[in-house]
Amino acid sequence: MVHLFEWKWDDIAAECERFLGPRGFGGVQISPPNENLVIWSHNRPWWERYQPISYRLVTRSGNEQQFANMVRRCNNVGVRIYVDAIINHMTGTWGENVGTGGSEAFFDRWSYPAVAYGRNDFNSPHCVIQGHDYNCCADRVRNCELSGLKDLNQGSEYVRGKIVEYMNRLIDMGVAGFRIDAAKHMWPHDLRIMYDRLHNLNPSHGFPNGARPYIFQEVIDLGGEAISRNEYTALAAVTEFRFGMELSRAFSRGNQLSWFANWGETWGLLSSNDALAFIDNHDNQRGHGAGGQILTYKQSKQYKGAIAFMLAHPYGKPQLMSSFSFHNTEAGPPMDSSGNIISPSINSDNSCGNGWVCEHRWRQIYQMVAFRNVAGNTALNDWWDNGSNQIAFCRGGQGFVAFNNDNWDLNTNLQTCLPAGRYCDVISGEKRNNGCTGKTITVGNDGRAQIILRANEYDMVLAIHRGNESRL
Ligand code: LAG
Ligand code: CA
Repeated sequence: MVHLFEWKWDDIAAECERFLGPRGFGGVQISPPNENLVIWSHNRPWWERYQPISYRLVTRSGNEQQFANMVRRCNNVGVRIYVDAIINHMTGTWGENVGTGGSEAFFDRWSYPAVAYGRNDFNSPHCVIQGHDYNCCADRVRNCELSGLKDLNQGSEYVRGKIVEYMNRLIDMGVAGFRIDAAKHMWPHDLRIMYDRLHNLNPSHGFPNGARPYIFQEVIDLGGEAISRNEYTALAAVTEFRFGMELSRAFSRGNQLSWFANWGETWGLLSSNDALAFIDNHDNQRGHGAGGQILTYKQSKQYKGAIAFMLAHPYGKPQLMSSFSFHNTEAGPPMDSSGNIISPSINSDNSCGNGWVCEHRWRQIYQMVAFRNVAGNTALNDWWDNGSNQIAFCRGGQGFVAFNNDNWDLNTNLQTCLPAGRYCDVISGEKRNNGCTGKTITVGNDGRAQIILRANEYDMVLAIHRGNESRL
């Protein structure tokens, strides 16, 4: 799955058809589709979309018709849509009070007529979460306001009804699941009641009868807090923030890659089935939310290394971040002077322009998506390391990957677990006209190959897999 952060619905539909479907991506996490507060006083920051004003499907990404069209077109090419659901709160106090669809909110009266929500639908007594609450007081983390955003009371049957109605409308339109924003700030038993009322996925969009939505709950738990991610795993999947934190640390040379021989539950990660795995997300790539030194597109060599490790390793359900470029951490997506989002342009080398980074279109990343699909459910085997930052492993007899994050060359004969043949490295190039535009790796009858990754190479990874043999 890739998070197409702040993309417009029309552009996502096109991206499903021209790139994501053909390249084997399974899904897209979209930005919140429901109406949000327009915040010109901060020049339309990205975070205005986390300030809901109603459940009408109208945002800078598009209107309801465009949304429906996107879901249909993506489903048609096998790419599923996952909605970022903001159900913990509504927009907080702000100088402005008009939404992207023209609806209004009246903060002093806790009034959101376009839903409609009023004073009784919010937690009281009124309180705001303080930093130390995370260590002591689960009830305050759940019943007080998250940065001043009006805190809905999901204990109320009326509120649950409105939220479930919104989510079911999306399911009926063909979405496959949800990211539950700020799940830690809601009571697990209230979430369970709402999840239980969700419709099955819509069979007319190609889902099997009886299929249930895939839900991943955003719970930031780096340890030592009053609320544990384990309170949520019985309900649905959970975002594993320790995954990107540890991999970012190691690929920044703050830890040795050789320690990753037992990466997974042994490290204290969630069980693989429960985990949504990722390196960076829209919050921590700009220093919001959790986690210190998270790698992003800005440290591209290390970042591509961490992403390749995520996609090559069998742990969790991997999610890619696809960003717009930013310097100021408040800045919203590329836009014109009226605030309309400017679409990404697509260059001849597959990359994006107009201010969009499109990490998912970097060759080293999308070709590792193909690697993961080929590796399928195979386990990890034939781990090798040099006791430092050079590692390699196989995925069954399907794929082989090597990393060099040391400052000296890797030049070793290694077991690749692949049938004899000549393979195109998917990192340094691609297969073209039966040859390779990058490195060609020759695997002998014993499955072994000479693997070379110089310390000063453009990338620190080498990956080969079945189905990518060169014939020359
Ligand atoms: C999330 N997960 O639990 C989102 O991933 C995260 O991006 C959201 O915060 C947050 N929860 C609420 O949905 C973002 C920004 C905040 C921003 C908030 C609301 O990280 O900085 O707060 O969205 O727009 C902003 C101002 C605050 C202000 C607040 C209320 O930064 O200073 O108090 O709005 O008006
Ligand atoms: Ca709450």
